[in-house]
Amino acid sequence: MKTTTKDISKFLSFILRHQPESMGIELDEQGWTSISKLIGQAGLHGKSIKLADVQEAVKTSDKQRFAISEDGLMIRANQGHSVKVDLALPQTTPPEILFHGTASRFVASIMKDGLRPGSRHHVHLSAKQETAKTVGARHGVPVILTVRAKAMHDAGHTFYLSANGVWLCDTVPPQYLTRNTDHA
Ligand code: HQG
Repeated sequence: MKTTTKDISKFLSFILRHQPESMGIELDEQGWTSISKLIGQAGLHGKSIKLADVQEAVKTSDKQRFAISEDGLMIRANQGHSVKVDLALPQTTPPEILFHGTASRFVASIMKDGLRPGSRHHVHLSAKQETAKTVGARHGVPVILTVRAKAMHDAGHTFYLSANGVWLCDTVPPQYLTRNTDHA
């Protein structure tokens, strides 16, 4: 079966965010690894990919999930890690509100306990409702939650903005959340 760009993208997500060790790869502290090593190790594990395929997957990723270093030698995922990395993202002041998309079955728990990062490093938020809806739909019937981000920030919560425009924070306490009833 032909390996599609989507297959390569999924493979890169798996290796660069979750299980580099499964291919004998190490990420540095900021999540970077050598592209040639990645391709070599993939080959040793029966996964033949070419440099051009990797470059294409990075370039065409709908969410710009990956970054290639300026010298073209290293690659990392822009966000979404479960392995421990420090992306060294700058702390950024968020807009007044941000959105989180989830599935309807999680809403009661979220309104009670707030948003938690689960297996990822951070809670993921978006500036656009449409993005949140798509993210929520991955889990079930989508529900959009509005997050009073600026108020959280003013109360001392730290926000980061990933290179691909995803807003990240540690947790969102329930008092900053409202279920959005107009959309989704
Ligand atoms: C939910 C994709 C119950 C949370 C997307 C979510 C995103 C709770 C699920 C990125 C909870 C975790 C991340 C609580 C949170 N009780 N459920 N207290 N707190 N949840 O996949 O945000 O395609 O780890 O609402 O675009 O859905 O991978 O997080 O439904 O940016 O590049 O627990 O993944 O990007 O699910 O998605 P996830 P997410 P990629």
